[in-house]
Amino acid sequence: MSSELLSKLLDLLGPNGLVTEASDLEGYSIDWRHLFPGKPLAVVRPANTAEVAGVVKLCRAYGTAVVPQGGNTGMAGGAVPDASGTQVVLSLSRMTALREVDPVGMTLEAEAGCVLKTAQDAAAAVGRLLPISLAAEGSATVGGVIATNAGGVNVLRYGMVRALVLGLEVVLPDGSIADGLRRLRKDNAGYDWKQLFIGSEGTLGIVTAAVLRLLPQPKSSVTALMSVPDPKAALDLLACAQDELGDTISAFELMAGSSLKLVEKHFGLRRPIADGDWFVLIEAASSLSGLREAAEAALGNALEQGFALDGTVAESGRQAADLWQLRERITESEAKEGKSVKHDVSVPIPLIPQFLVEAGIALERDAPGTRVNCFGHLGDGNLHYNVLIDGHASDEINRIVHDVVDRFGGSISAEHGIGQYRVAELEKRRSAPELAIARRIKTALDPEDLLNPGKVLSRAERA
Ligand code: FAD
Ligand code: 2HG
Ligand code: ZN
Repeated sequence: MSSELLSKLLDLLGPNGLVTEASDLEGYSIDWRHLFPGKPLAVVRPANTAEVAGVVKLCRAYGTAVVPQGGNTGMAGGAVPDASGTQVVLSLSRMTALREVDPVGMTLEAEAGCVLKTAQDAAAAVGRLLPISLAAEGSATVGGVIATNAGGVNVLRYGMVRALVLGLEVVLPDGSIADGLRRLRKDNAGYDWKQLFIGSEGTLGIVTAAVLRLLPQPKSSVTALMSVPDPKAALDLLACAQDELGDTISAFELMAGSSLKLVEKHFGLRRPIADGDWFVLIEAASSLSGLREAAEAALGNALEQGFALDGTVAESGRQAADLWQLRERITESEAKEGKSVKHDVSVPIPLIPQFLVEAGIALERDAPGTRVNCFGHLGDGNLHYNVLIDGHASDEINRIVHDVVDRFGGSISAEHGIGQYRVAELEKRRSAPELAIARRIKTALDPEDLLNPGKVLSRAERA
């Protein structure tokens, strides 16, 4: 059966579109964190939407599951197959065309496999901004950031990816093509179905192309690194910055002093200000002049009021990039440090200081010897509360942290999604009616459970 399917896939895609050699399959088989090794039957690399649809139809006819994969930078094991050797990985790596950048209509149309950085650069080349920004932007794809509804460091000002998607083309689990590649700012004609696919992690359809919304490219920006006495002071600093700089603030990132120590240890990058327990990286950007003076006054004010202890404002683009390196290298430093359990949580913003206190107490009590690597998007209420483990079971650490998240009315996944990493936790913690909605949607679109099965929802639960 499977050799018959492979031969039909070869007929459809040609030799460039089908990968079956074990050594060539390796890169597609395991996730970025090396937590979920899988074994694909094959990897297909269609060259266009019609071929994607053809693959889906063929695989369906043979009862074969399809796992969409973009840049494979996801943090939840969503883009890799299981270990059965029966699933086909559908890589978007040949569908990279950047079809159009429109500086007047402020839109960009790209195929799903287009790398995010390529799309950002194309927008910048015509004086426009694609404000989706994450450390993985050199590998993550347009389709991947849509499928995960990615966040990143600019959500505070521009929203998550969902807020930037105007149009979508999707291949559905039955192989039909839903063409919604409209570039409209306003479109209330019927259900806004594209929203279902944004953040659905490849379980409802395969994104093949998208129209994204662009913004004016700011003419000036200010980047500052501040040390703060504690997370409460960081929130005071946020309020102060919002009062004085308004919506020019595009990033407000919290970093524990211990996170920066990891970056220094593994990458030799030193923070340019005195040591401290907590740091905040702030970026403000504007098309108008006078931003730097306003930002320096606001930060001076924060220092006077004691919200901040020390700080530096980048004097050049180079210095700003160096400050960003301190933030962006944290994930890789954590990976080099050893085994960790990631928690990509959100709680209501004012409750963050108390959440940190209670999560710390719970870990000390129930998992002594663990170390916390805490950093993230404070301005969005989203922290990466990662725990470096020392012989502890990952499930146990999840339970401890997520119990605290639940007590604070938070979410166990603010941006990375569920993938296969958090399925059990989601099903344990979301209410039955909420899970039932998800299952009904999945069953309506993919009754045979052939598109990325076992991701977001467990297979057993759906049966
Ligand atoms: P993949 O990893 O290939 O796939 C992710 C999921 O989307 C899978 O479930 C896959 O099946 C599905 N998928 C991929 N392409 C398609 C498609 N065309 N159609 C349908 N489904 C598809 N994430 C954030 O949100 N914010 C961050 O700040 C952030 N920083 C990161 C920093 C680093 C260093 C790394 C390694 C990762 C980071 N991530 C972050 C996670 C990751 O980059 C994002 O989830 C990103 O959106 C994944 O894009 P990708 O193309 O790599 O998708
Ligand atoms: C970030 O904000 C990413 O840098 C990755 O979402 C977070 O490593 C992590 O846990
Ligand atoms: Zn993040």
